[in-house]
Amino acid sequence: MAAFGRVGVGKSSLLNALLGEPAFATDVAHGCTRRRQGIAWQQAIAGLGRVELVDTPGIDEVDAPGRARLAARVALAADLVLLVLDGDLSRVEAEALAVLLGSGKPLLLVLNRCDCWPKDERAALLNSIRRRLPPEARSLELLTVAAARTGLGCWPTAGCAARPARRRSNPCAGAC
Ligand SMILES: Nc1nc2c(ncn2[C@@H]2O[C@H](COP(=O)(O)OP(=O)(O)O)[C@@H](O)[C@H]2O)c(=O)[nH]1
Ligand SMILES: [Mg+2]
Repeated sequence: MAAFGRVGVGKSSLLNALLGEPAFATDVAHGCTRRRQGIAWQQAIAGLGRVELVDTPGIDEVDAPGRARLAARVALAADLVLLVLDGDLSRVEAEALAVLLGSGKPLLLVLNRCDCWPKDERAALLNSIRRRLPPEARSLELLTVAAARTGLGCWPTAGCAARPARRRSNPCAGAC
């Protein structure tokens, strides 16, 4: 299962949240994840043997041809791709999405940082993302999560209890 998306959207944080430990390096500064890295997920899933969580570099850190190659490679090697977003769908993300859709691999859209918006803004954002999706992607699941509530950018009106994520055993528990 591979996390894919722009740099800094929280791909590594999301995988750490699933693992329940900070196994993948995360950073506010860009470029922390330089190459593909996989870690076995000790999560029993009926019908599946070993599940590997795969982290990838940010798609906006390479040029357009490199991005398409990266998307194709990730999709080829994965059985499920999580396209992680942290805001409205950008052109770079839409392009990567097209390559992933073309691969035919199962795909989930994951809107991270849901601790950063009040409920009504989050709903507006989800609507906008859906509107921007190409027709063939409209049936994809769009999940909202807070992989690592750093507390920064968290509006008091959102009613979320922000605290450092690194100490939480399962910061991803319960999608927003
Ligand atoms: N507020 C908030 N910050 C987050 C969330 N997820 C990740 N971050 C922060 O965003 C920064 C980039 O995260 P990282 O996982 O390294 O992004 P990546 O480049 O996509 O792998 C880190 O400082 C994380 O702590 C979230 O859900 N909410
Ligand atoms: Mg990373």
